[in-house]
Amino acid sequence: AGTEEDQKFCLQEVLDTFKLCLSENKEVYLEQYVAGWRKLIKLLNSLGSVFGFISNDAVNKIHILVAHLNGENGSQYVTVQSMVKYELENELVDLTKRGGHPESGCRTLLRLHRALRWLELFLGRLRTSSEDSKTSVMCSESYNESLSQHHPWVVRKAAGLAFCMLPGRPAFFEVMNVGPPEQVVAKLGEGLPLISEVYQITEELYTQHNLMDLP
Ligand code: 1PX
Repeated sequence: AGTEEDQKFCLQEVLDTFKLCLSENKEVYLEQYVAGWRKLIKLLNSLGSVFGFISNDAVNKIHILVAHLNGENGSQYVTVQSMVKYELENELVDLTKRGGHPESGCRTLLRLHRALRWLELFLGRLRTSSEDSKTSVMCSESYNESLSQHHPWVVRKAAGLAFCMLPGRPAFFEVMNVGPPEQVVAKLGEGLPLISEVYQITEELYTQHNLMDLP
């Protein structure tokens, strides 16, 4: 058995989960958002232990959000929108410097939200890549354009070293478990708009509430 994080990855499942993230009126369900990340972490774990420090941080953040979801105020955490409203109205967010709420849902989700932008860029590059493109280059370009801006030097350095250990494009496509390369490319084309939409909705919500720089 093992934990969900150990089981086999399939790109289709990730895409399905991100599809389930959006409610009819375009709110983002936190439970599905977290489930999407859990599945991505499965893939990351299957790539080897050099990615352990990345996976540990992501798992830690997921656990914080799950604790909110399962906590006594869990009903306030059904969507990202309700979470933001609840935490802000009840002053449960450290807005300018770290203080009494180091594990607010808002600041925790913001870290994953920034990582989602990396994912969007990376999957976009994978989709349009040619057979001889390097995954490590696509990954670090995507990282440099997004997440890295929020990381200190030492994290950027460690991430850069880890990227060099990524399997090549053929092996990477294999790991996604959705058939031959053409099919992976097609699936990515199908799934990327969903991920972009979830990203965009969260981005607008956070901008609107001035939450883009939560410590
Ligand atoms: C189909 C392809 C899918 C590939 C799946 C890969 C899943 C990757 C999951 C990455 C999640 C990263 C979350 C990072 C959150 C973060 O920015 N945390 C930092 C800030 O947190 P704090 O609480 O201190 O404010 C924290 O300092 C992070 C430390 C860990 C290093 C983060 C490096 C992130 C690199 C992201 C690229 C992943 C490369 C995966 C290669 C496939």
